Amino acid sequence: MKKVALITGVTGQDGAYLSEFLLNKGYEVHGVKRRTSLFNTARIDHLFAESQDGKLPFVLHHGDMTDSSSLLRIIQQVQPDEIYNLAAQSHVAVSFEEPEYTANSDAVGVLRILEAIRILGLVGKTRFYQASTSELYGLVQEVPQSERTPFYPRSPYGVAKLYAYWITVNYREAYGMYACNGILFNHESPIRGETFVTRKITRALAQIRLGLQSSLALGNMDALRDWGHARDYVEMQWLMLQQTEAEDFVIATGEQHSVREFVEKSAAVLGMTIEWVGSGLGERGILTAALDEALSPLIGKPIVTVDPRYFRPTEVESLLGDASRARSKLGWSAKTSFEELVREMALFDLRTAESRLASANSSRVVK
Ligand code: NDP
Ligand code: GDR
Repeated sequence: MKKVALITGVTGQDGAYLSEFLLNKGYEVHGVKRRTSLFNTARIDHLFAESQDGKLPFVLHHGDMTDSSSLLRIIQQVQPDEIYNLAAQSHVAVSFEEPEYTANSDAVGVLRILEAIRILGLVGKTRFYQASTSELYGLVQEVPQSERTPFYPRSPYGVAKLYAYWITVNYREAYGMYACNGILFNHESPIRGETFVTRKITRALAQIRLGLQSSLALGNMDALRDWGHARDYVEMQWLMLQQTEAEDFVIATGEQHSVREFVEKSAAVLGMTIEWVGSGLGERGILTAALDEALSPLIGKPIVTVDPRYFRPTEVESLLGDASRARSKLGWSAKTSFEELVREMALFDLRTAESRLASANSSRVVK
């Protein structure tokens, strides 16, 4: 019998990687996608196309984390062995602008799923994974952060995820549910959302390299993050649901880098050298050398600037994870290095920008 998995947030970065991972493991995969006015399935279209030919057991359902009736209906219909709750308003900065919606989808949404499992009598059958986050640590109480570090969230997103974390623990303890939290530190990839800082950097620098953009505006360049690759992290999400007992685990690389360093490393992959001048809001990243001669006019010019619009009312300055429990109990460790991650993202965005340029040039020729 095929195992059946239900993934909320299937159209997101992790949803796409996890769907591929579970399909490769022989699962029947069901995904929840919400209604949008434009297509939002670019990351999983290849899987959906194959499912239409009957080659892959991959099914999409319309539903929303803010709508109990849709979640109840889907869970009843799918009768999943495993639910991976990845759906969330996942942008920290946006959560300051949409705090109530963030609480509804990221906090109460989790309760809706847990209650659906109970109401439908699936407690003994369905295992539940909650996408918890290093944002729970917020104002950091100790370095590095492990499963034992106290939480102190610093955004409406972090606070909503705190409720989600504890309601998952509570349903495990109160009802004997197999429910667990993966406390994942930042993880990125070429399909990372374009408004998160890593992807924003690699996209913009690739465009600058090809003359499609002249500069990149960022916020807090001193922020420190523990960045891993999403492909490595979804394996861990699955592993957490295969244990004898449900437990919560920190997933991280144990390496920390600043936003500024991410910029420098990405620029280097693209053949550009940046030097920093000034400080605070006046800081500028000056292009001092470039392999591509076409960039000569930009040498000596600021291609990275700081814009107060991208600062947050309260910031999480420094995150560094200690995943030793995951290593010892689950035999997991991150496979992709920071350098490999930056390289993969920067080169992917360079190729994407090159094809955009090529199609713009060819349409000019046709005219
Ligand atoms: P993304 O933002 O890429 O994906 C979020 C997904 O949730 C999308 O499919 C989105 O749909 C969906 N979604 C948002 N709101 C709703 C809603 N109301 N109802 C149904 N679906 C909804 O996030 P990631 O893939 O990066 O992250 C996955 C999860 O892991 C999230 O919960 C995030 O908070 C958490 N997390 C992520 C980390 C990271 O570094 N990536 C680290 C730690 C935790 P749509 O495509 O339509 O927008
Ligand atoms: P984060 O990721 O807030 O850690 O949440 P993000 O990439 O948005 O920010 C990381 C750090 O970079 C700083 N920063 C900027 N951020 C953005 N988005 N845009 C900018 O221009 C910019 N300039 C500097 C931020 O201030 C921050 O310090 C991500 C999300 O995936 C969450 O869902 C997840 O829970 C956490 O990672 C772990």
